[in-house]
Amino acid sequence: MPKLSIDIPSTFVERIERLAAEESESLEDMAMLLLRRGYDFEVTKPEVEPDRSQRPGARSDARLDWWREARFGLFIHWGLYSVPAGVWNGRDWPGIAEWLMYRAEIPVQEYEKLAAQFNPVKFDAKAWVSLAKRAGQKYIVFTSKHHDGFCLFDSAVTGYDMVDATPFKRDVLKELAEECAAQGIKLGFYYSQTQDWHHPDGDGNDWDFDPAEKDFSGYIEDYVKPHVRELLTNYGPIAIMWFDTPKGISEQQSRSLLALCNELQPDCLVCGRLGNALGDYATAGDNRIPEEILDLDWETPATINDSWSYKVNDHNWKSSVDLIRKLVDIVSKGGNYLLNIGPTGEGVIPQPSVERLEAMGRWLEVNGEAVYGTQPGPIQGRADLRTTSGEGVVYLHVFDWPADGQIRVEGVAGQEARLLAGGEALAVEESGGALVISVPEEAPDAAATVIALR
Ligand code: H79
Repeated sequence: MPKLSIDIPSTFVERIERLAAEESESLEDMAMLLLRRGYDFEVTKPEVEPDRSQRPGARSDARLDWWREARFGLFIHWGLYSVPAGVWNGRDWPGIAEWLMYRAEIPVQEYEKLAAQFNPVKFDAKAWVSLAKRAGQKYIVFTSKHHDGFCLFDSAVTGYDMVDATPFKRDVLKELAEECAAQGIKLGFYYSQTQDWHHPDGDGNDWDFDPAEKDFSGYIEDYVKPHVRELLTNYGPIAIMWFDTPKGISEQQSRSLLALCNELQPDCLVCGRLGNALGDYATAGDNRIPEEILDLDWETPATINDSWSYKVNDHNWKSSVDLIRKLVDIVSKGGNYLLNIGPTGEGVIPQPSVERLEAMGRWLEVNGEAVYGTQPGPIQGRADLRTTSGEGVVYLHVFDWPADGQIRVEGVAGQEARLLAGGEALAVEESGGALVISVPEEAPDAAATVIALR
């Protein structure tokens, strides 16, 4: 969707204000309304919104240690929306494809029919999990229920789920959980706790259900909580509950959801989008990377193309070089990268995603020591390189290779420099308070060449 940058004339502002007064209650509702009428705009907000930040005390909580080491996870968006893949009534709808129901205001009764078409005969939990392993990802977060309300797990609280409503009839969550356990990778569940466009009392669907009639707290108590109980009871140890869009959830509701997770699985982490700044770690905005180090445990959820779920006409793939650099950038500032794939309605992971994740895995195979379990490095704010650090070592991740064969760094000590790939020693000398490292003429790695400085 093209973005416009415009000066808004005052007559238009008046019209917007009238619209807001007549048809919606908040600025946020108004923005949604405008988007649904075909307008689009960029909204400026901080990388980590305060209500999605880390709960006080969690920064020193040892339950997060595995997550702090992991640095890189796989997000999977898969559900009924994967079938239409962004196309409805013969028309390609703009925007992220898991939002199709909302964008096209598809009535529940129409949308429900997708369940009969969701028969992902090529679904292969083993292949999905082993891709994450090959990519060097240490955890997986899978959509158990997105905003459209469809459950990918066998729920006793609704018939609107994979086992009861699709010809496939398999509990894909169970298969993924078993495969993750077999291959030794952590599994988390995405669960949309506020928006549910299928449930009459869930947030978001105002085309089938009158918002004034909704019993949101009843929905949380009698629908969301039983779901969370099922998710944290029936699938073995779950590493993360990944809630989303905390709009409209009260502090008491966030607290009671957190308490339920803690009661059922004390080691399960809860992400910042639980809302009300109660998560175990902070969640940045979608695809947002902070400018500098944050003294928080934080994560950037991100896409490889533009859409989260499979979208047949989304070919805007980021390059492997870009993705590797984003990973390095995030880790150099103390964050985790939760990078997404959107398998098709048949259960196939798009080949461009497979290729990029494999390229990242090959880079990590060589350079993982400079990523996993590292801390932000001492040099920050340089465009040409990033730094991470470990015990007695600083890693320089060089993006822009110097033309004169020398890399100058200030504010670090070190006598020995080695290329992480291959271990070749590089000459180091001090000059005018800086270290000067002599490097080969050609960049050994087009994405990022790592030099370990000791
Ligand atoms: O699950 C992924 C997204 O579907 C979800 N979060 C990630 C992890 C998400 N929920 N809300 N949003 C992202 C932001 C929503 C933006 C919107 Fe719109 C603007 C919703 C309505 C207007 C973009 C434009 C989506 C539909 C129209």
